[in-house]
Amino acid sequence: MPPPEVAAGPARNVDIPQPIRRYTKAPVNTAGAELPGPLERARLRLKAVMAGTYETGIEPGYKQRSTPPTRDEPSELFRIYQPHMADRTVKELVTAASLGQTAARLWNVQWIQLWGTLFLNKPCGVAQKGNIGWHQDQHYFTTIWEPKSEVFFASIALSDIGPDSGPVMMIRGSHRWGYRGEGDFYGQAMETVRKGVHVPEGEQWEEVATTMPSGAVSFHHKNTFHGSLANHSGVPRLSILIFLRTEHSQPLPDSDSYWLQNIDDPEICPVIYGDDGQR
Ligand SMILES: O=C(O)CCC(=O)C(=O)O
Repeated sequence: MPPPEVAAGPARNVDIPQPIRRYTKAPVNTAGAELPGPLERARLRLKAVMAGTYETGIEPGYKQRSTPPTRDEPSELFRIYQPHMADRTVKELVTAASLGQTAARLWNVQWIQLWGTLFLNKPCGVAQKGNIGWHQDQHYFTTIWEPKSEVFFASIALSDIGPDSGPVMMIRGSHRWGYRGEGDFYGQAMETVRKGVHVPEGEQWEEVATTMPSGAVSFHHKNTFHGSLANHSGVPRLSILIFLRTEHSQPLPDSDSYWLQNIDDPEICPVIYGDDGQR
C-alpha cells in the first residue's frame, strides 16, 4: 500500500501534497543494530571528510562546487558533493534499504538509483552566508535528464532541525507550477532571489518549514521551490541531500555532464531499490 500522502494509481511525477515529509528514523535505526549507529558514525566521518580525510582513498567528486577542506568550524555554508565516494559509513547511510523502500513506496515505482549526494553544514550565526537561495532542483538538471524524467530528492537530517536551525522552506504546491527557469540555489540574498521568482496567477507563495528530528528524511519533487535561511539554533545544521531517479527517467543522449559520467558505476551510483541489472 502506498503511504497516505500518495495518491493511488500511476505515479509519474505524482502530484504529491507539499511538503512531503517522511518522519522516519528508518535509515538510521534499521541500518545496523550496533551503537552508536550509522547516523552518529556518519556525523563523525563527515567531520573527517570536511577535513580532507578520505577513508576510501577516493576524493569526493564534483569538487568545483564543494567547499575546500578545512579542520576549522566553517564560517559560511559548507558543501561537499559526493561524500559517499570518500566514506563507507556515509555510503551505508545513503544506500540504506529502508530509504530505497520508502522512496519506492512514495513514488510507486520498481527501481531507484542514487546518482548524487551533497553534504551541507549550515553553521550557526553566519547570517546570510548560510543561506541557500530559492530554487527548483530541475533548474540544475535540464542538461542532464530528459525533461519528463522522474528525478527527485531526499534530505536526511543529521542534526535536529527546528524552526531556528535554518530548515529547508518548501513552497507549498509549487511542484505543480512546472519548471519556471527562475531562482538561484547559490544566491544568498533571499529577497533578491525571491523577486526573480514569478508566482503563477492564482497561486501563492506559502513557505513551509521542514523541521524534523535527526535521522528523519524528507523527500521533495524536482519542481518544488525551496531554499533555506539563517541558522540561529546554537549548533550547526547538518544534512545530506540525496539525488534519486526512477525507472521513468532517461539521460539526455548528448549530455557531457559530470553527473552522468559514473551513472553505470554501482560504487558511485548504486541502485538503492529494485533490480541492479536494470541499470
Ligand atoms: O538543505 C537545504 O538548506 C537546501 C537543500 C536543497 O536545496 C535541496 O534539498 O534541494
